[in-house]
Amino acid sequence: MTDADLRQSIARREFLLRASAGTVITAMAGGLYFLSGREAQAESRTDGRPRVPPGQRVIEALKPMGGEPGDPAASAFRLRVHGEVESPFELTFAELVALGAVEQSLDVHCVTGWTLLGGLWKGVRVKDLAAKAGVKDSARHVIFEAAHGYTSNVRRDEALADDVMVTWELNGKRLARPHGAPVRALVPDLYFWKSSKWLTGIKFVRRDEPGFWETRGYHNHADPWKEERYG
Ligand SMILES: Nc1nc2c(c(=O)[nH]1)N[C@H]1C(S)=C(S)[C@@H](COP(=O)(O)O)O[C@H]1N2
Ligand SMILES: [Mo]
Repeated sequence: MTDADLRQSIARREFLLRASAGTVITAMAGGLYFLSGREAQAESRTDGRPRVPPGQRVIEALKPMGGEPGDPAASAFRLRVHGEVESPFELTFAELVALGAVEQSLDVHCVTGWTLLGGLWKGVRVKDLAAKAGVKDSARHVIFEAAHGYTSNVRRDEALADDVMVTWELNGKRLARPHGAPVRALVPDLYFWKSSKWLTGIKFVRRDEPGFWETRGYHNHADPWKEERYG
């Protein structure tokens, strides 16, 4: 093995270790760059906001934050898309996957202060489900419904953003039960409690319906860049 070969093999091993630890990898012309939490702190998003919102620290892997789990079996999964829509429908897991999955690298921010950068999330965009259902103009809010009555509320315009999805895979692996298996919502630009785990329905409504945490002292909107933590 030449010196160059050795260096390459060490670099590759380092790459795999850091990739599996969830370090942010940014591809730029000429190579791959790793960002430490501190470097990510200084980075800006394309919308000009800092990559890491104020008061957040970067961690390496998703933390299980609890909640009452639903049935993790894909065979038991049903997703109801309903409310202020022309054509409500219900999907099995296979039908959801058959709609065509997208993979997006996204950051999530928990109100308890941790941020996970650059997870590769696979799923279907909420805006595509909305289009399939024919959402009426009268719908102003979206309610993400989950097992055992957990809900979260998101404004229509924010719920229909490109990066809002229903997801079943993170970094090439199916979601584990504590993280919402088989399918959870993902609303990356609002605090993570808006991302209902063990998702059962997406309901479009005229009037807002504050959800589980929003009726327990947390902020109704939950913008991490404005630190909308408590109501
Ligand atoms: N169904 C359901 N979804 C939920 C919750 C819950 O209790 N039940 N907790 C929320 C909160 S407070 C957070 S911070 C995130 C945590 O997701 P994680 O456990 O995958 O990190 O899920 C959100 N989704
Ligand atoms: Mo949370």
